[in-house]
Amino acid sequence: MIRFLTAGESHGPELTGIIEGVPAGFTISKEFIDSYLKRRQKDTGSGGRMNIESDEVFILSGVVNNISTGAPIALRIKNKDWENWKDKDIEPYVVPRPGHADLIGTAKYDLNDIRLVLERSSARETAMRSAIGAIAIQVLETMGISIYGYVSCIGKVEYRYSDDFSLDQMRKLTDDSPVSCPDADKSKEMEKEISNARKKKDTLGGSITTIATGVPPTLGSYVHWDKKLDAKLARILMSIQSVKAIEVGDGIESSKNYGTSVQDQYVLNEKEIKKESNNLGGFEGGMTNGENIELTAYLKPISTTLTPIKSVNLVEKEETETVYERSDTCAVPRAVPIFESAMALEILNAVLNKTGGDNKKEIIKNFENIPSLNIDEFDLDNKVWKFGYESE
Ligand code: EPS
Repeated sequence: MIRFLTAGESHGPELTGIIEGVPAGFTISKEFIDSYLKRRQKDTGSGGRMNIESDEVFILSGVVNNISTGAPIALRIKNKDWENWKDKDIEPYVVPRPGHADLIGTAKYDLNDIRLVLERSSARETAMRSAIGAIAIQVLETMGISIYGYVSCIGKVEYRYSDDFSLDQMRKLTDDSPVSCPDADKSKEMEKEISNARKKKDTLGGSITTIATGVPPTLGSYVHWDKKLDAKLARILMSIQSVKAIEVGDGIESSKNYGTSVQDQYVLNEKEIKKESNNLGGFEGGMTNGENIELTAYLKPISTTLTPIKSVNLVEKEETETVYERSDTCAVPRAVPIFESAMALEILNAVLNKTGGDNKKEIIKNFENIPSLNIDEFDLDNKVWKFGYESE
């Protein structure tokens, strides 16, 4: 069972993280984690902070000579911006931004300045979550499970990957795109959407689609609500700042169509039971079905807007308008690795739940024994039977 915690304020000295439950014997590279942090620093749509930070992880425990030891892994990422904040007189922050955690957080913790809320609710925290998830990604890669994310919508410009090129090519195109969309034309249109929003002194949201390949069938379970893996994935993705909706496969479109066109019909590929399509995003009954997992997270526009919107002054006790502080126009382009990381953590949890094991040898052996959907593996009685409950 993987558990992880993050700590740290957006403009404090550092972000701190601990991940516990990573089995022993897996190669964990700092360079790989740093490459994830770099992907998260794309500056299209960002408000200037990305020019200050150049995130790098320091691994303080649990990985020795690049190999996990089974002990908790402690991580640190320094905030370079701390240098600009540590001796600064902090101006009072008394007007909460609608849509942000400001108002409710101040009420909940009875704080004496709104800044204390925004420092922790800030998406700066996702740098550490990306680093932690990049560890899970490395473990999953050893088992042949890979995760690919891309921007599928910014503002009104939409794009959905449909085997136009290989997923590896898609990753490269995504990384090369200023907005993390693998399609060159859509990419340009999305850039335009962001620059229009900036000109209008406004902000924009969008969506990120994440695909996991190589996931064996039978992870998760239908027997109880809290064992459904699609539900667990929705929860972890929903916990990322700004997310307002999660879609599994083509869930939204499917809800509008007839059942015969939505279900992914079974066909035999030699002995293997395959699906003709993947509208259900790799899940049936809350369990993986051997197809690619596909999830889309929808992000609302950032709450800090250059154009003032209606709010209240918590000191003057009267209606007013928001005051602008440096922020991003659109955070979607740089958010892809955050979603890949979150997905990886939950999938790794499901894999370890299935395989058990404390070290790589045990886990790989058990992983190889996970049933495939070979038709010869099914062993049905094919005879009439009765329900027999002893209590009756
Ligand atoms: C954020 C506001 C901006 C973002 C920040 C998240 O920071 P600042 O207030 O320092 O300009 O750049 O994101 C990051 C620093 C990051 O690393 O992603 C917010 O309010 O959520």
